[in-house]
Amino acid sequence: MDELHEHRVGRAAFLSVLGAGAAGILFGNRIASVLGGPVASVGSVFPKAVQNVAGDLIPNGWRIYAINPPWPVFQPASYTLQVDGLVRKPVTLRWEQFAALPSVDQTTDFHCVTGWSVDHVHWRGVRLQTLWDLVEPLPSARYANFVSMERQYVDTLSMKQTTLPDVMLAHTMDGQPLPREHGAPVRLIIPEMYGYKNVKWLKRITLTHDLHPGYWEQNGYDVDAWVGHSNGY
Ligand SMILES: Nc1nc2c(c(=O)[nH]1)N[C@H]1C(S)=C(S)[C@@H](COP(=O)(O)O)O[C@H]1N2
Ligand SMILES: [Mo]
Repeated sequence: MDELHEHRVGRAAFLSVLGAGAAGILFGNRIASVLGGPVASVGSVFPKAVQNVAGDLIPNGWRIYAINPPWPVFQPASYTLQVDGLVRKPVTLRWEQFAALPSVDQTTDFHCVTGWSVDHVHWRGVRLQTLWDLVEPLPSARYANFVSMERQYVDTLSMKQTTLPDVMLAHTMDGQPLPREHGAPVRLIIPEMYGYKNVKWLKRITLTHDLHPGYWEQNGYDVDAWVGHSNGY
């Protein structure tokens, strides 16, 4: 089965396939990435997948994803956001320093590659350009790597993508501090791309010359996850 079709198989269909015991034949060695695609958690993939289908819808349309539960805990006194790599002036910002940076507001839609969306999410946060003005990226910097407090979760944007109009580091969601399940204290928001680019529980941004594909991209998803144009719905 080719990649496009694989991603278009709905989860209900997929689970019935599992029931029929044919999943291994249909999905081969990509079974883990389908089950664990930006859909499910790692670990015991079968129970988690069922749990995700049945269990973690929350009222306003979001599904809460984490690859390595339990969710990280934000501790304001010890939290830092580190910005380093190919920059002239690396910084490590304490929470109150980050929170004091100029913030902007936007209302944008959020799309997961697996087919769900939440429209009109109100975010408040810091534009990446504000950080770049602080750290002064070197001309050799071509990618920004966004590292989560959640172990192994990382994603990447080209430097050019980091300053697209609606890209931000969001610390406020619908008027409230970003909730723990949505990535407290700060997550990347890039509405132009699918959800898996929107790294939660952000702790570090490292600028590099070479591309280091993100967590789901190492499992077959597109690096350029443009909504409507990449390997989602
Ligand atoms: N650290 C971390 N960030 C993550 C994920 C994750 O599992 N861990 N999942 C991604 C995916 S696939 C989606 S669709 C969104 C879901 O955001 P939500 O959990 O706030 O609904 O978070 C993205 N960011
Ligand atoms: Mo996703």
